[in-house]
Amino acid sequence: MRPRKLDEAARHAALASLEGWQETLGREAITKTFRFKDFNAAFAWMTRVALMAERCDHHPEWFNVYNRVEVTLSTHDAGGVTALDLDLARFMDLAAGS
Ligand code: HBI
Repeated sequence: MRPRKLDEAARHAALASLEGWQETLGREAITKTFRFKDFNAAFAWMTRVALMAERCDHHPEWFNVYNRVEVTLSTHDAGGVTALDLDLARFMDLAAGS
């Protein structure tokens, strides 16, 4: 079973425990911009995240330019932020070394 979306209070509480993640403007999602040494480091990180995303059947929205990756996480099936997004956000932070 897929998790239910968090209400606003739960989303705010969860964001307080995540470094650098913010609410996405205009929608129920969370966003963070990651910066790496160069494109190679950014893409290596994206590859690790992609493998985890496939394993969890939960996928990021992201936009990469050279060493920068802008990430938005939401659970489309639930219409908002769920525990799946928080887990993926934590994995992204760990994989980025932050
Ligand atoms: N990824 N972010 C995100 N949100 C979803 O709801 C989602 C997903 N990846 C796969 C997935 N749902 C599947 O359950 C199907 O809806 C394709």
